[in-house]
Amino acid sequence: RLVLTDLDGSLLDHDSYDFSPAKPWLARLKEWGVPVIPVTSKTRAEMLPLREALGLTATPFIAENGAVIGLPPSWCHARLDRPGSGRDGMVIKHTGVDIGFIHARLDVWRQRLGVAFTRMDELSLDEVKELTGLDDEGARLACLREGSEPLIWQDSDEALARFRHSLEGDGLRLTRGGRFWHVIGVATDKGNATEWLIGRFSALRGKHPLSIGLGDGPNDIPMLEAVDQAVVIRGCHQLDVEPSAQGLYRTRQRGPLGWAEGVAYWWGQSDRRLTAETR
Ligand code: 2M8
Ligand code: MG
Ligand code: MG
Repeated sequence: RLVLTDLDGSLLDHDSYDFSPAKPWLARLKEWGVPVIPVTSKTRAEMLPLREALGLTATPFIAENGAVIGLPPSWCHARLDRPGSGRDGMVIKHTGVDIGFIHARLDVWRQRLGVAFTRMDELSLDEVKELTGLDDEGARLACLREGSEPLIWQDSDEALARFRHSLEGDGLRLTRGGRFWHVIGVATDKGNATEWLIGRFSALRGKHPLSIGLGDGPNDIPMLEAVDQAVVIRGCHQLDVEPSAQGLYRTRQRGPLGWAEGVAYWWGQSDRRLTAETR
């Protein structure tokens, strides 16, 4: 079994980034050896302290909406991966488009279309803190982007449609997180990265895992559609998810309380099935 989870608004509270209501389940999953894999818009730099805090240093992570994948040694393949260069021994895969290209094309379209938006890297540290509620260090790490750029849209819906269309010609697209729009490569999303990791797990272990996915934002939809058991966490967006064969559970509670509710729901299901089978 694998658990793949969004962070902001899901495992972490949307405003306070607290995750204490999820702690008992995190401890249980660790004890059972079930990998919990963060799948987030956050940067690789943000993941380093967060994985420590969450106790998820031995599992992979998916950062920047799928543009960056981190693998611990136990998830690496002797022939396919070069040894990790990071100080935590993680092997890093960049699956998307380079941030320099994204910035250059955003400059071009802002000028040509005359549309108004602010990129995250154009905000001051104080503005990032104000908008996100992150502290100094958190805001600094959120700005260290490698393959996706968050932005605040300050123009009409009609201008947004033109902007979206222009980005497509560059092989770029827009996805929406809890607070920001994010610009990433067309082939990059949380679903593709999730499928890649599930494939890697199957290749290494010789069996296909049962996967649970949890998320609260529009950018989580491809991940929720890539897993066997989906949990839509109640949040600020109405999510239209095409559920997989096993289905979808919508939580009543928000953030980490909803997270625990969703994990308990699917675990309860499998406990009932196991009891039925052994009867
Ligand atoms: C941004 O990501 C969230 C994810 O849903 C958003 O769009 O609201 C990113 O900048 C991320 O790096 C940062 O940690 C987060 C803080 O809320 O905001
Ligand atoms: Mg979220
Ligand atoms: Mg997110």
